[in-house]
Amino acid sequence: MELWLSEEHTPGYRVQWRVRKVIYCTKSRFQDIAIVEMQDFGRALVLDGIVQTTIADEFYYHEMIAHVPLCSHPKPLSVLVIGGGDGGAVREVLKHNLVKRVVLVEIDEAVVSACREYLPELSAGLDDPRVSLVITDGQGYLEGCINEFDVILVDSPDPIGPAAELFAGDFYASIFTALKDDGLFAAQTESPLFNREIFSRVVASVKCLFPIVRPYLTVVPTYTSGYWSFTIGSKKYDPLQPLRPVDWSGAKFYRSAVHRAAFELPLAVGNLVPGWLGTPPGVAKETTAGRK
Ligand code: AG3
Repeated sequence: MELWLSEEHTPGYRVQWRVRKVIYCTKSRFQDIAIVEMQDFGRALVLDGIVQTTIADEFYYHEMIAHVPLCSHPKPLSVLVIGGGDGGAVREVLKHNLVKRVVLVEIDEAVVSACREYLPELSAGLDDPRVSLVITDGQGYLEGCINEFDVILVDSPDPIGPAAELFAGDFYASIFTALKDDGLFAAQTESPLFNREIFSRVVASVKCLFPIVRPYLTVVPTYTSGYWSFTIGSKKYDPLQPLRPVDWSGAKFYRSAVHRAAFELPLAVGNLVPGWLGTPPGVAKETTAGRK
């Protein structure tokens, strides 16, 4: 029997993966959760029918959501991860020796237990003594935090259902308050090709609050279009140049040159960024003729 997982993103665009086996499947208070074994990508976490991460390409995403902001902060001692119940972002954060404390706030305990059981490659870091796991909603958790974290990572699903509030202006205001005076945050901000309005709106909201706003790009083959964005909001440090190289072996995607390159926006993406000037300060000028 042939089994295919199919994601329909628009009436004209659908992606399918051949699935060898459905390993686990449940319905939590918040969503449908499945762990499947894909033919080409290995095990995958699927929430409400949308692929969140796969063993084959998770590092494209987790290394970039974690190392770009962490290598941009001189002393990231205390880190908060919102969402990311699979543990992949936490695993990467823990590779930074400077990090002393990681709080993972995930709304759905069932995601954490499914990933602990079936995706240990991602979730193993959750047992590290530096990590505390809090099961609650991100916005609710932030309401009790003032001046507490050096770096915050927002590893959310698409802005549908309970995750929608993680893309709202109020949420970024709470992040601002929870960060120390020189803190910075990075959020996954969707495909700049398929989710142009969301990307543009988030960048604009972050710009209203943070003096430094830098969208950056990566590729995640199993996400819509494969072309993916993150956005950093920073109170003090400009993330364009990494402050130190990664000093562990085993990084598969991130390195300093990739960090720098990730901030180079093609015209079609830069044009979605309010006030984008084409060339960041300090970088040799080039012509932006042809921009609308
Ligand atoms: N969080 C981002 C998933 C976005 C998937 N969206 C999509 N394919 N349209 C992933 C969580 C991994 N820790």
